[in-house]
Amino acid sequence: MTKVAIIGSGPCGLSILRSFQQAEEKGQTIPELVCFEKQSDWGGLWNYSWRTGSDQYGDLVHNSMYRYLWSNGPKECLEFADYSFDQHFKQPIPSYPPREVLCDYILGRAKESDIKKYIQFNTAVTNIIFNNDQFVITSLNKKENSISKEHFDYLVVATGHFSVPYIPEYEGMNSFPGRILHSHDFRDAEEFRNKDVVVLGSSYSAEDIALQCYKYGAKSVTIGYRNHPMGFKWSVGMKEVHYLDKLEGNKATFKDGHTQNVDALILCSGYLHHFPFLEENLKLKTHNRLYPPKLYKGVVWQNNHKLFYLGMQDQFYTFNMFDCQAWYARDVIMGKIQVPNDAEIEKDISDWVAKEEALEDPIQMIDFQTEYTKDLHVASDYPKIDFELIRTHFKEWKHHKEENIMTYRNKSFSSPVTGTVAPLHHTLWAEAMDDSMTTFMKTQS
Ligand code: FAD
Ligand code: NA7
Repeated sequence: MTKVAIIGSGPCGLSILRSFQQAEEKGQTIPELVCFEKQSDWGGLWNYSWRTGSDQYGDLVHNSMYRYLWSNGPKECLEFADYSFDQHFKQPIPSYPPREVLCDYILGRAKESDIKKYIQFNTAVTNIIFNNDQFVITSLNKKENSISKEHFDYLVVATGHFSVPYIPEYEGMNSFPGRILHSHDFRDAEEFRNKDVVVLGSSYSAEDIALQCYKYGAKSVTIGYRNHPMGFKWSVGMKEVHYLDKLEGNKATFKDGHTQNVDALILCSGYLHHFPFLEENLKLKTHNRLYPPKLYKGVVWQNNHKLFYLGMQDQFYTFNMFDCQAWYARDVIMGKIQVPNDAEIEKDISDWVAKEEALEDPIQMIDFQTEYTKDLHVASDYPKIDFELIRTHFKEWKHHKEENIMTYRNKSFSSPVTGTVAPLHHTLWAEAMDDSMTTFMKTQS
């Protein structure tokens, strides 16, 4: 029987397990599936852990999420086509749920699909080679400290790419008397109450961690961008300046000459696509971009069509895009989709990469990822979902953020699956200090 290995049981790993289970439900014979998961539970980044550094077995901690993390986009933009929010929660919920609520939603579908049986927890994949038309996978059972080797016909890499931090160095760091950390190790904004915080970066982590620190009482928040400022209308006590030049004791000097006292420096400098377990010619090498190279349809490894990567793109779209990718990979594995010849693959990849390289602003990027996801969607039987509505929602979301970065999470959107319009949350995001599911689900404050 054909054997498929899946690495990771985060949203992408769960998407592909669900896709196979759906085919089975429809009476199709599915291959043998083994999902390796190095953590003790499923959900990937959404499975919060207080730990930083390494775990009790000496393995690197995967988690990059933090307490008080609320969805950074409307939940309607990531809704599963085959499992709506209404179906899961049995009542309409606001558009920007906290992490615990989204995690509950992701796992709700997974539990209903009976896919846990495929997952080997506490099992880290440590080495993979391709030999005699098969993948030879070495894994470590961390609990038992035992090593196994197994052969598979197909391999799906779903290990995420927001876990291994990219950590730059600046002059003066060695003698800086405060705390320096990467966003990967940020857990609780309360730690920075009454502190002067400097955040470096200008993407989602910098934006949200700066807001968190402000919300939970930092004395000041200074954001140092490298290339382009985010340019939001920051609250009093927050500012955006150009790039850190050096630290001298507690004094930070920025490239624009600005100086600032700093107690804590948080590096929101992004993550590495890191696949140390893969042999060189199978390894995706890319920075965080909307169309990583060498992936046909953003999924199939150009030089070996038995290898698939899920969710390796920079992400506006998440869960429903992962689903479209998973359904596509499933159909290639099950022989329902034939990949074309090398020349056509090369042309298809080059066309997408050329389009990506010509993108000039976030609105064009939203259009690009919408077109990409729609292109995948029509190729499989992933259920109907209104991607045109999602496109519109993303543009409105972007507009809300520009209007007021402190209030965009108070807005409401409609579902691309059920049409339900989300109710407003009982408490404004800036005043909602408790992010528990129990408090969120209350209909009144
Ligand atoms: P992950 O969630 O990273 O899961 C990968 C899994 O692979 C993990 O369980 C890991 O343990 C496992 N794994 C890794 N290596 C191995 C190995 N060698 N062997 C075995 N198992 C392995 N998206 C949104 O839609 N909304 C948000 O609000 C949002 N907020 C975010 C906030 C932060 C701070 C970060 C970092 C990301 C956020 N994201 C958000 C994006 C996030 O990337 C996706 O939502 C999603 O988690 C990606 O799923 P994934 O399965 O690709 O990866
Ligand atoms: P991103 O989106 O990959 O962004 C990385 C940021 O790091 C980006 O703003 C970079 O600046 C910045 N960067 C990179 N190197 C440096 C140095 N040397 N100094 C300063 N800044 C640097 O990662 P995020 O962590 O923000 O977001 C990851 C996910 O988390 C995201 O998908 C969300 O869902 C949540 P640049 O723009 O290149 O100037």
